Amino acid sequence: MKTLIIGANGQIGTELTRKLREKYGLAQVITTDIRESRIDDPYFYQLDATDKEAIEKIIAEEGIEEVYLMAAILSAKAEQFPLRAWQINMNVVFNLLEIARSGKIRKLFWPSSIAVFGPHTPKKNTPQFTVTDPDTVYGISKLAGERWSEYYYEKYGVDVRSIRYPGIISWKTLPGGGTTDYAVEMFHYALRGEKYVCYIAPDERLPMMYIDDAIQATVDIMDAPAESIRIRSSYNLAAFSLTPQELAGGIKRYIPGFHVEFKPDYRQKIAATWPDSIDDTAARKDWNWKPLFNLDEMIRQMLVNLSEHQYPEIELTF
Ligand code: AKB
Repeated sequence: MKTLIIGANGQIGTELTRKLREKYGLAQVITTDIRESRIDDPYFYQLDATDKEAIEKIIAEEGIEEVYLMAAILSAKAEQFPLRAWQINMNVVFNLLEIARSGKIRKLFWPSSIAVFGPHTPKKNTPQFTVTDPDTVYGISKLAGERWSEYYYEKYGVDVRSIRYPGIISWKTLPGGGTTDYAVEMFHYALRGEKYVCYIAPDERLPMMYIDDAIQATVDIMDAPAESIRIRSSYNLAAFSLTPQELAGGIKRYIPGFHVEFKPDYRQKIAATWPDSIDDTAARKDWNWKPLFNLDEMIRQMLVNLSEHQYPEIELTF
């Protein structure tokens, strides 16, 4: 079974590539990104994710059966280039849904986000089916993508699967252009011994997840039998929630000198419209989702991995 990952150099794409290659073998997982590959990857194609023809060519030539579409412009960056972000985020999903409709691939994964929720969504334990009134370009594009996914499933039987990712916290690859990026940045500043100026308010609570759980969920939803995937728009997914103040406090337990100053900017306004916590009962029931990492374990994992691999000069006691 051959798989294609579009947007393989990003925060989630990098780890997903590693995981799927462990599972299926190096040559079975073809990767693409608009940027050059950071590793020596003989199965990598540099291309723009909106280039439908190029993607179709790879699918045909490589005999691809499953596609993971990880390319998107995230929430904060999308606000700076609204039309471009809309075009990119929508075109890539549409192209792949169309490719799937024409029978060229068997299964499609694309990520949605907690950004589909908005100011009138219940904030605590946000239900799977509830008010979705996003007021960001990114959120609107993800919500539209969800509606189209369900449409393609219902009308054409396209096997499309999706997760509403919360903020993802990872150590290997930095996120880029998201509202939740601060949670990753904080670790790097703390380890470099620098003060961090946080653009989100100290008490703004957001749902987050450690990268290993996000990757496991992505693989699990794709492995699940088609009949158990009852939601074809996108599944709520939760692990833990945190505020910048709580995260800074958790890091300070290991790096006592770490200092955070708060200067909320336009990204705080985005965060304020997103849930505090998520009800992911449907994912747990339908395809046995269960996170392994809570807040404390995530902090430990981040510091252990970053200090070992990226800041070897730092000695921390765990
Ligand atoms: C972002 O902050 O834009 C993303 C997301 C929650 O989808 N991390």
